[in-house]
Amino acid sequence: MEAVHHLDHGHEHHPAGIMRWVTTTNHKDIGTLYLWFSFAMFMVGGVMALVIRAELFQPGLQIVQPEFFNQMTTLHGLIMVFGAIMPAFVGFANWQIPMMIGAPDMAFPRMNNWSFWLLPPAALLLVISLFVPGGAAAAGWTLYPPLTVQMGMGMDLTIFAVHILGMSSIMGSINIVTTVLNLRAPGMTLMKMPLFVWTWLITAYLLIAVMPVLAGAVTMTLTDRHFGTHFFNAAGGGDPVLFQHIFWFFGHPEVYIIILPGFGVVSQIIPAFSRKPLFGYASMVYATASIAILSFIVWAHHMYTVGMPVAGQLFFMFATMLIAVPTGVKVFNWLATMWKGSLTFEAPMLFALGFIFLFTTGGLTGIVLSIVPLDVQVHDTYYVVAHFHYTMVAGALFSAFGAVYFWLPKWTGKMYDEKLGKLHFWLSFIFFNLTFFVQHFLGLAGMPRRIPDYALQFAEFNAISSVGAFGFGLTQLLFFYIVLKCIRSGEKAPARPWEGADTLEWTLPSPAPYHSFETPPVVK
Ligand code: CU1
Repeated sequence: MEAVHHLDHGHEHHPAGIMRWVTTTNHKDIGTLYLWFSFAMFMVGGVMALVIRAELFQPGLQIVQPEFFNQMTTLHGLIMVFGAIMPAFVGFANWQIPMMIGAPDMAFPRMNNWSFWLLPPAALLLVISLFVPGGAAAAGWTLYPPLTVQMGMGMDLTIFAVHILGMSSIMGSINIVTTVLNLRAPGMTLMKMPLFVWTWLITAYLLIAVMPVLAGAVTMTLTDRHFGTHFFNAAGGGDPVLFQHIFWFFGHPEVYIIILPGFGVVSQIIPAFSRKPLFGYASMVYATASIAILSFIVWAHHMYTVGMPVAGQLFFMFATMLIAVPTGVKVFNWLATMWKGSLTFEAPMLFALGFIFLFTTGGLTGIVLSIVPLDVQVHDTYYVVAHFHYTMVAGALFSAFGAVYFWLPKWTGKMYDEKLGKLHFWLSFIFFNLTFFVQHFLGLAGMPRRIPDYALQFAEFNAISSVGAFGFGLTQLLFFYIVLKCIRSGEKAPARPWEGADTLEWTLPSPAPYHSFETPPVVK
């Protein structure tokens, strides 16, 4: 009976108001905090993107100074990667993983609270770095030396922010690994887990492996700046290229940290709206693991132009191309899941289909960029910018939107406005392509990235891209309205919100967990 009492959350005292959110150890509360924080950062990083696109609307310098423009590219990248996309998926993980595997909560609820509350100060440090003497890093989100060694104290704030963000990610990952390995309900074997849980388990291992590497890179930058070391200073026997190797040893796995949970989301949505079990469950798990392992041996495809031996270039080229194999397995399985399914096209499904179509486009330009002689031609051009925005925006962000629409009825008990959800998808789809498809042409024509001005022949495509970007930004206000409307005045959601999907909607292909969706388990 003791045990029953302790697990009976309803009778415990909980603080109310703001203190509820500051002190909460409940995975759903913390998931909600992550998601709202992510949305706020999405807006901040989005405004920075619009500053960039406003300046690039026409040739010449009109709106910002070059130094500030470069600071915008740095902060836009850092804030979107660490502040918007990653916290969004940690938010989904917090909400869904315990419920999907029948656990009462995350394994370390207090550490979970700390993982979240480290984020706002880190984000604040990044934004404050704009206002200190010398300003934020103007080196891009990759923080390459020698610029980051020489510049003002904004870089120190950025380094500290990266350290804090890394601590948060590592603690979150330890929590996820422990929860998944130790708190599954009886019968929920590893190979019965929903794909979203699998992708997050693998992602958590990736995070634990590479966040310390990033911390090492920025710590070496810090000691080069203040403590007389010369890790990245050729004059002192160091090498600026060393930073690039260390950074991309983190950075390439990082792009899979961002996209793998998106794969997981899509692997939940496609079966539900096809009314069929996921095709090739085991191959999905192995493909995810393969992508994760391969992600450690491809980092130098970001650095073909630094002057590495041809044997090195070939190794990294072929290793990169290998990743297309497990990724192709995934795309094939999603399509095979839909084959002869009873398909419907509500907002989550639209975003999942948009994901498959556009992410695959980004994957194809990735194979193009893996080809050494071709990459040398388009290195540091807008072709690269177009490529990774197809994976980050149409990939990670679209799957995040799909996840929100898919699970919002479960989270809030209410339905969102389906018409507006579909409108959100179509506007996002059109404006996204308007913004980024033309950037392929700009890159192929030779327009360099991270430059506030450009030659006249690039004017038309830049104008189109900027119009698309402002359209995309405004469209996301519609998303905000849809979510608010759902929370405030949405119609009551049925227990199975996606008709005909029944239990398929979130535990495919596993049986329903031992414990029900809403009630924490009671120890008898
Ligand atoms: Cu990469």
